Amino acid sequence: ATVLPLVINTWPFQKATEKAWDTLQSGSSVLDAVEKGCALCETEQCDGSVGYGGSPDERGETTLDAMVMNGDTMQVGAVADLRRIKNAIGVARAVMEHTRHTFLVGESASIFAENMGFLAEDLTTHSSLAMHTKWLNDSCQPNFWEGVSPDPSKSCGPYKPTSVQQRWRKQIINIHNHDTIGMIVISKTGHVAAGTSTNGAKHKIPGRVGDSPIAGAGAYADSTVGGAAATGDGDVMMRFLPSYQAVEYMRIGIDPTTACRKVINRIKKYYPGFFGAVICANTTGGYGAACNRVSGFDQFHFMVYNSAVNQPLQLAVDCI
Ligand code: SD4
Repeated sequence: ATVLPLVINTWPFQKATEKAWDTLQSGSSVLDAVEKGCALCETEQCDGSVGYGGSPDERGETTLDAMVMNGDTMQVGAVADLRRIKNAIGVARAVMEHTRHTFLVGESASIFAENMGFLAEDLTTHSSLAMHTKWLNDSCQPNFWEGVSPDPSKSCGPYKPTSVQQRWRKQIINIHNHDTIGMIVISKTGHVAAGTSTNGAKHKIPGRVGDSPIAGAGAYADSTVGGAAATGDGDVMMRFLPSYQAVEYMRIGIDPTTACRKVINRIKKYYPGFFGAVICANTTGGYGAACNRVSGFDQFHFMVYNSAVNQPLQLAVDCI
């Protein structure tokens, strides 16, 4: 059904969908809906891959990436490598609303957040600490992916040119450690907003930023067309600006499902084994999703809520 308003988000994060829908129904804006929906995943630590206490980096610290985009004004607010602050998408929103900038990173982003009144807290939990300790004890082995076996004799860094560790890093991302929330909300009047929030890739090199906080990569919104969001191996996906591309395909009249599939196919051409999925929706309320089929990942689950179904719907798409 093509009905507005519409909330659509990556993965079966149903509570986030409901939160966004309720926010919209209470009369708040699509930006509020995206922010509150994604923020719910930040407090609930959806799948361990959004919010605090997940995906510790090589030093054991959890850092967060998030963005929000207003499809009416084309304003964006984003943060990456954010430390000590749980509500990353809230800080992204503050960058958008209270500065003339688009993207703040690292320690400086955290200081900005503290100045804006966000609570500074330790993002480490028993579980993220345990993950990090286990990783160190396993000689920093990444999760196996595409059959590359790590060399246990290698240390965990610092990195040197052409080190084996660099090859390993390519293998770090797989479906078990990668589940960003990406969300698109479209109002009855066709106002589009999109956003993302994630704790990125497990055991990343400190400073690594994924696709999620990058406009056009992690998410994109344009109220003259629609919106899109991506999830998966951000190191690969950000090279293709998949969310921007999906919106541009829809702009030239391609339906949402085909748009998402074309985006996946383009990445696949260069990285046949990449892990990733894209969702998109247009301003008539049509929506779609696509994912790349790799071993262990043949279906992608996502959430939709619109006035036709009047309840959160978990949908699945077969990967291509
Ligand atoms: C990243 N794309 O940092 C994010 C993580 C993700 O599903 O999407 N997980 O690469």
